[in-house]
Amino acid sequence: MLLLASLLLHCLPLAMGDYDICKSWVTTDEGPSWEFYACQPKAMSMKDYVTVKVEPAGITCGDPPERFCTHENPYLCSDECDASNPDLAHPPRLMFDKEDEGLATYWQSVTWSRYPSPLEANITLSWNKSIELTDDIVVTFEYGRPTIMMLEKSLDNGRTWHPYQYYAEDCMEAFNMPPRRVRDLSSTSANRVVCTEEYSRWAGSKKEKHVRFEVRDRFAIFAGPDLRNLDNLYTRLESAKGLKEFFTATDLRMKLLRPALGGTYVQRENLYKYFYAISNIEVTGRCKCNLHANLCSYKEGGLQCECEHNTTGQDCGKCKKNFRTRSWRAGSYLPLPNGSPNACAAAGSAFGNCECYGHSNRCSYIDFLNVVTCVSCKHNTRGQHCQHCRLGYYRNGSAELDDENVCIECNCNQIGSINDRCNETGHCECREGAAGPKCDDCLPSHYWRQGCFPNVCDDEYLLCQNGGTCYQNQRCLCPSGYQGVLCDQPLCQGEEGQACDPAPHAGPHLAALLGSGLLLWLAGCLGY
Ligand SMILES: *[C@@H]1O[C@H](CO)[C@@H](O)[C@H](O)[C@H]1NC(C)=O
Ligand SMILES: *[C@@H]1O[C@H](CO)[C@@H](O)[C@H](O)[C@H]1NC(C)=O
Ligand SMILES: *[C@@H]1O[C@H](CO)[C@@H](O)[C@H](O)[C@H]1NC(C)=O
Ligand SMILES: *[C@@H]1O[C@H](CO)[C@@H](O)[C@H](O)[C@H]1NC(C)=O
Ligand SMILES: *[C@@H]1O[C@H](CO)[C@@H](O)[C@H](O)[C@H]1NC(C)=O
Ligand SMILES: [Ca+2]
Repeated sequence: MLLLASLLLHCLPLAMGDYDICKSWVTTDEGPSWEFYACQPKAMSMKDYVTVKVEPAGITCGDPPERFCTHENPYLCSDECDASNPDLAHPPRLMFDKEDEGLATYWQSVTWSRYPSPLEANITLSWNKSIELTDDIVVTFEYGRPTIMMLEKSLDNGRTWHPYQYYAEDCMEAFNMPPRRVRDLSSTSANRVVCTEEYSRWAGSKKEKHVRFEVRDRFAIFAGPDLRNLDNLYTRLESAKGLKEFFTATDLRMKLLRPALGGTYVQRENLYKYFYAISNIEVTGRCKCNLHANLCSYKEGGLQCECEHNTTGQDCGKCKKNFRTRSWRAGSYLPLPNGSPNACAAAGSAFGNCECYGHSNRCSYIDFLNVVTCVSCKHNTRGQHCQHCRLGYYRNGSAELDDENVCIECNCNQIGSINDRCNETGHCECREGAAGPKCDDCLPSHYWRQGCFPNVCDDEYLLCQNGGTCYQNQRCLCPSGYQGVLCDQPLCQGEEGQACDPAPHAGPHLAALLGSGLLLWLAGCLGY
């Protein structure tokens, strides 16, 4: 196990110092006890814990070995990339290694030999953990920065992606967006996704190597240019909708869409000088622990908050078992300077022993009954302690009483059941003829048609006569010349009271006419 807290501290440009302890042992008038505070892990270099994926397959240079040139010296193409030679290989991990002074190690793509089809690459960084950015993302390009690229982020381990920032020499041409500089944003637009032209123009590949995602400039909107007024930043992070989340991600993806062109057009006769080369991706941030932990450690291949305040989970995102008297809440930076821990509470530790199993935050005293009872039980619970399920719900046998999933909807079929309630195993009460736990089936003696009706015919007891066939237990399809519910009557024609025609002849096919109205009429005709 690697304790990350010990790694950091030194030389971090933005050491937000507050909120670094979760609790302290204090002595008050009532004796010594713990006091709890909102707390968060220190910021650190997140590149040490990242997994990287480079796409498409075959985009990394060196297989087969390839020569390349530079924009500075396009006709001296003596450099070689060879994946099988450790000295000449440029695998993705070189974007995250520790470099010796002055010696850049870098990932490199193949050259643009397939021009004019685009030279594109995706570089995906995954942490399998929510992290909060605390400083700029800085990507270092050797041999020139891309003329078009974009940055995306995911908040759900790569299931969904959102644009984070667009970069182009010409934002209008590349993305049909007006160019903006992040430092020109205002307090209401600090979390806007912009297209910037600041990091894409040609300035000589040695001079301008960095592409930034500006976290500091955005913080500076609230904390001032030297980030001195962090109190204001923390206040805004708590109060401005979506602001905290804007700096949160589980994954980042760079889409490299067009390489550096050396400040001119693509020269088709020398495509060996067009490629991507990244020597470093610096991501500074902290584990997101919802202000319930000040340590984050690397365990079983992933980052994990060491949760305090009786919370648990990768991000301290829920209350520990038996600490769900109140529902879980994130800690808060407010009030300054120590914030609110919003700790989870043990059963019986709050509200004068009125246990609500975490389904309610409030209790109330009912005078005439002389009881304290939970108010507004959530999660479909009810009762003095929110210990029962609401009508129409039943107890989930495999869930603890303080589980959010403790009550499951009965889901009784509205037509087949008598009401929407069910017993402890989720079985509904069925109307006559209906069956199944949810009453959405019929007994074998019944057929379903907006409810269960007794079979008119079947293959055993209610056989269709005279060669008729039973249609879905609902009616007999009679051969011409026969009628009746079970085709047991010769066809009757003419006015009521007249004799039945013994000789079948051409007429409308009976099966087609067999609506229940006709059946009733026929029954009347036959004196039923
Ligand atoms: C990069 O990822 C996107 C999905 O967001 C995909 O559509 C695209 O084809 C990928 N590009 C390359 C070059 O793999
Ligand atoms: C991601 O982290 C979770 C929780 O720590 C772990 O269970 C899971 O195996 C990890 N997934 C991967 C792909 O590493
Ligand atoms: C968490 O629970 C322990 C008992 O297991 C208790 O000593 C501690 O004070 C609780 N912490 C908080 C913040 O409530
Ligand atoms: C019952 O509770 C368990 C444990 O919380 C949960 O995993 C499961 O999904 C619940 N079942 C249903 C049907 O909601
Ligand atoms: C619930 O109802 C079903 C169907 O009527 C029955 O089989 C089951 O025993 C009942 N369960 C309980 C706990 O009453
Ligand atoms: Ca490197």
